[in-house]
Amino acid sequence: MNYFLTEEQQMIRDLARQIAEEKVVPQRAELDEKEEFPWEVMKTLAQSDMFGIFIPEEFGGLGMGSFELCLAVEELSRACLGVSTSYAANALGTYPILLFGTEEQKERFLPDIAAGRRLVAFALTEANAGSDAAGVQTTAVKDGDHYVLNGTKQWITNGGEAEIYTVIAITDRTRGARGASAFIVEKGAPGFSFGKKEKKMGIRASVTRELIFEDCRIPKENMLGREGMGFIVAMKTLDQSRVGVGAQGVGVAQGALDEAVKFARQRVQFGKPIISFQAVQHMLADMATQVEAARALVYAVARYVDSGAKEITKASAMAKVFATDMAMKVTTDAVQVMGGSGYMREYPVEKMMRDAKILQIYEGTNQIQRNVIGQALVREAARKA
Ligand code: COS
Repeated sequence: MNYFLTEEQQMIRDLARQIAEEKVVPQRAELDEKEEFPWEVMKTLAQSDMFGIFIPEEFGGLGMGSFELCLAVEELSRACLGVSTSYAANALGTYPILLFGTEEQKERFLPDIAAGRRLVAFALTEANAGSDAAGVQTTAVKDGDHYVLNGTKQWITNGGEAEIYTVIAITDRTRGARGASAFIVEKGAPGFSFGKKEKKMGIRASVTRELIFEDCRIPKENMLGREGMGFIVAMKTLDQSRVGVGAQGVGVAQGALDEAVKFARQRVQFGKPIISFQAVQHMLADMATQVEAARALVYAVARYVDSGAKEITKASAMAKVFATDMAMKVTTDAVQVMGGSGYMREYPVEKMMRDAKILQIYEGTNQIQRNVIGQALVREAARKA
C-alpha cells in the first residue's frame, strides 16, 4: 500500500529499517536470552538523530511529529519489540515535558533527550495504581523550595537506565485525581534509588525496575504544570503515546508475517511447499489483511494527532486496541503456520508472540481502552442529544 510518505518520512522509515536490520536482527535472540538492555542500539539511534524525531527544532530535535515517530517505532518493532519498547518508552517519558514543561524546563531537558544523551522514563504505575491511575500513593510534600517524595513506583520501563524520570505523585490526598502532580526527577537525586529488575515473559531486552523514593528532595522548579494537574498530565501523555503502541503492534505483526511467508515457501510437506496449500494461504491472507488494516488506522490516527486536534483520546485508544489485539493474533498465527519450528527458539516468531502479549497490557490494558472508547461514545451521544 502507498501511504504517500514525504521524502523526509521515507528517509526516517528507511533509516530505522536499516538500523533494525543491521544492528537489531543479528543480536535480538541474544538480547532476549541474556535480558540485556540494548545500549549499543540506543547509541546508534542517538547518532542517527532518532531520539529527536518528535522534538521541536528549537530544542535540538528534528521538529517532526507522532506520525514520523510511529514510522521509526514500527520498523524497530518489526525486528525486536524489546528494543522498540526501550526506544518508545523514552518518548512516553518525554511527552509530559513537551506538553506541560515551561520554556526553562524544555531548554534544560529537551536538547539532551533529542540528542539521545539522556534517556527518559515515565513513572505512573504502582502496586495499587495500574488501570486505576488515580490510585497513586506516592506522596510529594512541599517543604520550602523543595518537594519531598516518598513511595515506590512499579514496573517502570527504562527504570535504572534512564537519567530523567517524569513522576506522578500525590500532593493533596483529599482531592482524589485532582490531588496529583507531575515532577521531573533526575537520577542521582538524594533519596532516589532503584529496586529489583523484573524477569519478564517477553520484551526482555527492555528493562523494567522499581523506583524507590525515600525523602527524595527535588527543587520546586521541577514540577510540571501546576499543583493538582498530575492526572491530566498523565492522561494527555497517554493520549499521545498510545498510537505509538499501535505502531509497535503493526511492526511486530509485520515481522511475524514476513517470517511465516518465508518459512511457508521453504517448508515442504506432502511433496509441496506448504505455501501452496489453501489452508496456509488463507491464514497468511487474513494475517496480511489484518496488518494492513491496523497500519491504515495507526497512520490515520497518528496524522490526526499531529493535526493538533483537541479530542484525540478515543482515536488513540482505538489505534492501540485494534493494532495490539491484531498483533497478538497475527504473531500467534505465525507460530501456527510454522508449526513445530515456530515453537522453537531457533526461529524468531516464538519471541515475537511472547513479546506481543505486553502490548495488550501496558499503557492501559485493552479492556481499559474499550472503557475509554465507550465513555467517549457516551459523551458524544449526550452532546448530540
Ligand atoms: N484527557 C484529559 N482529561 C481526562 C482524560 C484524558 N484523556 N481522561 C480522564 N480525564 C479526566 C476526566 O475528565 C475527569 O475529570 P473531572 O474529574 O474534572 O471530571 C478525571 O480525569 C477522571 O476521569 P474518569 O472519571 O474517566 O476517571 P476514572 O477513575 O474512571 O479512571 C482512567 C479512568 C482514565 C484512569 C482509565 O480509563 C485509564 O486510562 N486507565 C489506564 C491508565 C494507564 O494507562 N495505566 C498504565 C500505566 S502508565 S504506562
